[in-house]
Amino acid sequence: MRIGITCYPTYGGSGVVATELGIELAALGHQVHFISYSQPFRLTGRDEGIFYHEVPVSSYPLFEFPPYDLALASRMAEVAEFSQLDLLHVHYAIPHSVSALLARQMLAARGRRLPFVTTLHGTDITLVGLDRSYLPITRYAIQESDGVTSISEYLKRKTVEDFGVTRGIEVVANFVNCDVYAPIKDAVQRAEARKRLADPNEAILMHLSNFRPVKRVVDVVRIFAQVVREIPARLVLVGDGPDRSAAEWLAHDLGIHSKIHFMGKQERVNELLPLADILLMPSELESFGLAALEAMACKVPSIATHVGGVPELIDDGETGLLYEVGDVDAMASGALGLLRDPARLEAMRDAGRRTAQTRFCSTLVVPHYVRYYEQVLANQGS
Ligand code: GMT
Repeated sequence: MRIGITCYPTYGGSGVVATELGIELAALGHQVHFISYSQPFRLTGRDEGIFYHEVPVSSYPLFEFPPYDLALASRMAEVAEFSQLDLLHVHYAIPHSVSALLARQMLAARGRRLPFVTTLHGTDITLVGLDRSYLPITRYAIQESDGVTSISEYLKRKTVEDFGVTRGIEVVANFVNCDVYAPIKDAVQRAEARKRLADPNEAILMHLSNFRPVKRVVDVVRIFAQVVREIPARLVLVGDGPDRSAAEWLAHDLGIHSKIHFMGKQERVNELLPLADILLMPSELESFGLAALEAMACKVPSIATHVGGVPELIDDGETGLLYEVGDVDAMASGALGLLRDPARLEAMRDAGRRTAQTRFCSTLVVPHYVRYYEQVLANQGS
């Protein structure tokens, strides 16, 4: 198949899923064309079968807001025509599904078909999408998509309840490449690699996000402050975003700044995650929680919140521990309990890896997307 993929190329779970999906599809022999305003950040190499088409967004004094959605629609239609795309797959409904809808109409007027699939990722429904200025157009574009997938049952439910969407929605969970995201098996090698982050006697707690308010990075620092008061530990913060400076100020105020690595954006998180003992994900909301899945695949359990689609991923007490949003004390004592009980931590590490391999591995989930594309294409004939 020749598949066009549009996503936000910046730091964020939806862009990660879209990029990893493109890479996996190309590895299966499909031709994948990324269409976006810059190269997706995880698309580093030039894999065979992968093409990147930049969307130029020109400014003009009259445009206080350059119309990216229109430039994107034009580029989608061009790429579809020149590269003979079979379908478009857009990640994050706003504005990508609206642009795809326009591209489909433009091509239809010229007698060409361009079906499109919209994948809902979370904040496109739960936060941004509920804004009255975006809601009607987003609902329309979702409803008119040729196929719609959501990354969890929770998000599907929210889309039906909050948007009144009546069309079918296929749940296709987030996935992880279990060969790329894997533990370091050799204990000596792992201990050696951990030395770049912590002293040998220190536990490593990690957090990975885009530091948006919904991630509650300040809670991460507060949890860590309680942990490091009790046992030798380091906190590794991977990512960057609006709440980074609040987290840094707090770390200074609490006198624990020297125990925290602010690593900023990192391209190869698969090399960092296996070094951690615990991932902290105290989010206000997660429709899935991709970072926790990537950590699980690396044998790292999460201390997380019981929100959105997280319970569909983490089995509380088995593959991680779940708490109420904002319950910093409970999360800190949960982390301490695990770190002080190596046998329990080890059992959770193993169970997480098993879950990643048996339920969320790319070898299982990517074929689900392919079957769904085939179904959408087959429906075009009817
Ligand atoms: O969480 C973010 O700020 C990024 C956001 C995105 O759309 O890029 O993530 C959403 O999509 C991820 C990939 O499908 C999910 O794993 C995240 O749970 C989801 N975030 C939220 O629902 C807040």
